[in-house]
Amino acid sequence: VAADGRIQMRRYSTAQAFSDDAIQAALQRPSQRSTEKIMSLVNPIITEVREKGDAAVLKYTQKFEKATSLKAPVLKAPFAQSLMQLPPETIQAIDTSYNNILTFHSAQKEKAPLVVETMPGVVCSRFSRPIEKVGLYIPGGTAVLPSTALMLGVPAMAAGCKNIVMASPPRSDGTITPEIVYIAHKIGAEAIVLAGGAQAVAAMAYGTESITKVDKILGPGNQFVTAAKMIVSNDTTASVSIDMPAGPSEVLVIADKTANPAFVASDLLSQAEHGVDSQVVLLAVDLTDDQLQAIEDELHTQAHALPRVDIVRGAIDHSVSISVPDLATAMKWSNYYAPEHLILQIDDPHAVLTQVQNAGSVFIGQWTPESVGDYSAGVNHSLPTYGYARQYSGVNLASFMKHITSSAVSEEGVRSVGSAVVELARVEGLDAHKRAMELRMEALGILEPKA
Ligand code: HSO
Ligand code: ZN
Repeated sequence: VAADGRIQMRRYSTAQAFSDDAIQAALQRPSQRSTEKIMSLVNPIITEVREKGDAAVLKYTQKFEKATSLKAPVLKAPFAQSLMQLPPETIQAIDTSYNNILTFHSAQKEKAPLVVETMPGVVCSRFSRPIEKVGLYIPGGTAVLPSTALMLGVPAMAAGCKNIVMASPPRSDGTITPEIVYIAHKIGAEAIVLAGGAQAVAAMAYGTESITKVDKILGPGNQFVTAAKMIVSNDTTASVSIDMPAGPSEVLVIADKTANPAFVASDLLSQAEHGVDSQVVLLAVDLTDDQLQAIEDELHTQAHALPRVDIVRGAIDHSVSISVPDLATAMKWSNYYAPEHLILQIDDPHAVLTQVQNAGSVFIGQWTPESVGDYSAGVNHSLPTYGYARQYSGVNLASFMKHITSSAVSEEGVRSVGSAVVELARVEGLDAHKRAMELRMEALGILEPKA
């Protein structure tokens, strides 16, 4: 933020004296609070919930959410209609988004098992099964996000998970926002854990008197939630996995001369309003000074009209715009940054898709704001942040499934593959392995029986 209070990203340009090192430094993500400090706060909470169950969860909810009147740490299905009273337009918006998310995620189902005969008589197959019990974390914080309940709940339901537990911090009166209850009802959740933070994660990881222990925990959250997910997923006694590491939200917009400055600015601000730790990046492709100025002016003006202008100010404070001479350079830096969201406001956005190597989700063309994917298009908004788009996928149907393989060897198969097994078992010095195949080969008359 400039000294005059102007809301403005730091400006860089590859055409000027900025070296690759300088651009890399500009694209550094804001550093996170030290994990050791966080871990030391989170560890005792996890231990207490593991040992004391419901009572500990309730205690922490009363303490952290100030929900002192709360009597039980969980709301069980069937949820009362009175807890999901909503205006018809909200119901309709949720239903539209629910349908689109369901359509897109159901289409990700594998139609049939994969079956491959690797050698004559040697048949390998792979088939998928839903993870039985899943825990979905819906963050509270500066904004309630019912859309996250949709993004996790709908794929869990589509995958066929048997037990779906949601967790979300209640309001200080102990209630949960009706949008979340309505969504929990629609996707068939068995319960909503009335807790946030590490206590919610621990409750789902270990189970309590009233909360089902789950096999996998998914969902974004603050650094306490993330730390708790890391800890429980490393604890073999919990036997629970997690979706991915989470960091602050981010967007990278690539804009060329054809981009509408107001649209570009609005997309940058959508992400900036999530939190002061959000980061937004603009890659300006061959723009004139006037064009870049037009985007910056829009950003400043639109930001001031937002109720969350102070959050935006914090995010823009560590955000950058980088001018690049051409699209190839833009793609190079975009892939380097590996954004959670990549927005293409350029002349021929479809043509550049083949060059996208690292990104969580791509928004193609000027009529596709990130918010359509955040809510309603059908794609998932639970995406890898903090550069993890290099190795992680966003949440999808497969996040709620696992694969099982099978092999089936016939007599012909023993003839095809037997000797390879015998030889490798000999190399490894594992005689029982070797005998298991030799006995079959002997029975078929392929090998002389051992004396
Ligand atoms: N943009 C967020 C998701 C979200 N937006 C929820 C609005 N509500 C994920 O980075
Ligand atoms: Zn968003």
